[in-house]
Amino acid sequence: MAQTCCSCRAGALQSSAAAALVRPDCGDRRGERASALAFAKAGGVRASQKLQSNEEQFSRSAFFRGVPEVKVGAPRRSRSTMAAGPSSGGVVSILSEEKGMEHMGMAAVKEADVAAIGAIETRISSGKSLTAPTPRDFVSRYADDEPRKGSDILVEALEREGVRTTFAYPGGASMEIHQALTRSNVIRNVLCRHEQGEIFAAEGYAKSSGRVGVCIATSGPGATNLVTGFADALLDIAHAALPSLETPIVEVTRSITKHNYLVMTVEDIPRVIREAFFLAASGRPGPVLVDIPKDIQQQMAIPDWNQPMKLQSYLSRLPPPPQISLMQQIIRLLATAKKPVIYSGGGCLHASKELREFVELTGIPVTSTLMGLGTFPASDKRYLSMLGMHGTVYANYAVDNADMLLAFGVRFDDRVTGKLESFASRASIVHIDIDPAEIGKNKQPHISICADVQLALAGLNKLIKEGPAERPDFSAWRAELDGVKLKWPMKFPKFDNSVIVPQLAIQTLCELTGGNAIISTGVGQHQMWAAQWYEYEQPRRWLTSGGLGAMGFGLPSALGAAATHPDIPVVDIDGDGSFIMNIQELATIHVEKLPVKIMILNNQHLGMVVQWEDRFYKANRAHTYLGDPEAEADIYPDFCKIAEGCKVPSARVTRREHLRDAITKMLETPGPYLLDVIVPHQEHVLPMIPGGASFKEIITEGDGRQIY
Ligand SMILES: Cc1ncc(C[n+]2csc(CCOP(=O)(O)OP(=O)(O)O)c2C)c(N)n1
Ligand SMILES: [Mg+2]
Repeated sequence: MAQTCCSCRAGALQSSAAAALVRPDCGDRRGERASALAFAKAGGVRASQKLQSNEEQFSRSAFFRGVPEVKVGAPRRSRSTMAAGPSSGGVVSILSEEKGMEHMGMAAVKEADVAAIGAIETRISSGKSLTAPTPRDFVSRYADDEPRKGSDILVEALEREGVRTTFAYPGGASMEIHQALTRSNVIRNVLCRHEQGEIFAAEGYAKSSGRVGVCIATSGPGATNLVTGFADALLDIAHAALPSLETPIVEVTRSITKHNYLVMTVEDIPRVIREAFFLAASGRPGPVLVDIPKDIQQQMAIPDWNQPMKLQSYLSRLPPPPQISLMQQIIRLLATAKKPVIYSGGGCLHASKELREFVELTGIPVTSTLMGLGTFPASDKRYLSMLGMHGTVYANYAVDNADMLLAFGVRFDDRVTGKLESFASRASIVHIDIDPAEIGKNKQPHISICADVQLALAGLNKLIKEGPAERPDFSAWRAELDGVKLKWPMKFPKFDNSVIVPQLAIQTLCELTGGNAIISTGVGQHQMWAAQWYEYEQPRRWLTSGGLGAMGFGLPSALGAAATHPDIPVVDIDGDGSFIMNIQELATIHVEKLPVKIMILNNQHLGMVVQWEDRFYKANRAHTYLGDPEAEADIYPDFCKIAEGCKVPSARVTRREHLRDAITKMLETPGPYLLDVIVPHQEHVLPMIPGGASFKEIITEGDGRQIY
């Protein structure tokens, strides 16, 4: 294979981003937008007319189907309400005329079909799970007819979306917003120490809570510092609505956001913010950027909170509920299967309950992607752990031998499939995903449903319960897999000396937290070990940069999670290389009193790159040592001293016999804490299927102490 680096995703962004974009027309609109932008800069009005109307981009698309105007506002009684999408926080109340729903594709689902899927129908028609964008008890600080600054309108728009935490770093172009934030009684701003930190924090907030995360930056370097976070959020489907400021960030981020706005009139702020939140959380969630120039922030206006959203074409393309006929086909296929496997991904994070019920009803074993960890409980005997490049032998064996693969909320990523032709080559494939671009992108399914996987699983469960009492029995298949588990268990070296192997540190942390902490990571070996050795019992407890593989993600995403989950322990399992990339956030966790625990697996190296050097480059070290070359016996840098400078308590542990006590102390110390765990750099993450290889090439033995 082309040796792209280790677990980071060189090359992945371009292809995946292109596939994930919702806008169908970004290519041919680019020139028009750029010239409009130039005109706007020169003070013209034509640009504002063009640029403010993002809806035009949608409506002109080939997909436009003439949906009547969709009103936003206080809920009315209507026969047609629609659940917006899979994430809990992103479900909003959108009311429309009956006819509108036909145009939105609902007509494709026969009345009878929907009626048969009781749970789905209830959710759609009762509106119970639909939330009005503005809480009923919302009280504005302003009289209805009182003019106020654009920045205050923005802050109130955020309040009306239910935002209680923002991650914002000020500058000349965003001071107005910060001033307005100080006038809010409900929003707390967490001042990260770097804009990359704030966007990762917003992601951690979003991934751990299912709500939209918000970060705000000033123009120029503030905005460009957000760029990696946009790319990360687009790939990993966290949703952050991100007001930023001033051009050219709209152009810079065009291909790495789900959508972006340049607000050209103050009156548009309420509508644009409503749309941004809706876009960020609906369908396949993704990051949305809103660029609000300073003069717009300063303009006075009386906001109209009842402006309708103008997302007709987007709405028309949101997938309808799953068709009962397709679900029946899946059940018929299941009846003939002998060796089915569920392959569950990040698209199932909101559907964990339905997935668990599906497994109860069918007895089908489950394997998870990196992003899907926690969608099915690790302690369940039917769980096969993670599959793919660093997945277990038994998970990869199961997929290799399966005669039916049920792919739920996944994208057949190359870290999962390896050699595509060999992946699940004996299986009939069922693919359920909300993003039509993912279906058939890498692997052609035999049956596919483009829908919210939660609705599809609820429908399947209902059909199974209503079907024959005698169901297919997969116990022989599960017994076969239990045998593979016994033969090829997950293992790590147990040295006689007092060395701490990194896997043991994670296993001990898991024991001491009962598998219930929120874990974040950087990128590298520690990330893979955290995926393998911490047992995730629940969804939204695992924060990692999977799609992009951005080092530096661990600490800021942990602090974002801690800001919204004060009652759950949050531990950043980090690498020494990754941690240093956003080390400045130590100051944030102290000042903001965020009780983040940092457990650094310090191997003094860029360990994952070292592993690849060992295996594929005859162990030639090429700039992968992070210690001080003139004092190799020392540990460098001294993270405890840096933590001390930030008033974060810390300790270093080097001997195995002290490990458990050191982790206990970390967990029991109130507030933030840093534990520097010194581990050898020769360990390799195993099993390993080399990139582009197939299951039969799986490596289960060896480390950096051997020559390859
Ligand atoms: C921002 C960024 N730069 C470079 C990489 C390439 N990369 C992937 S893993 C890795 C090593 C990470 O080292 P460390 O954080 O110490 O983790 P370890 O592998 O040692 O556990 C590197 C350099 C990346 N993923 N992200
Ligand atoms: Mg390291």
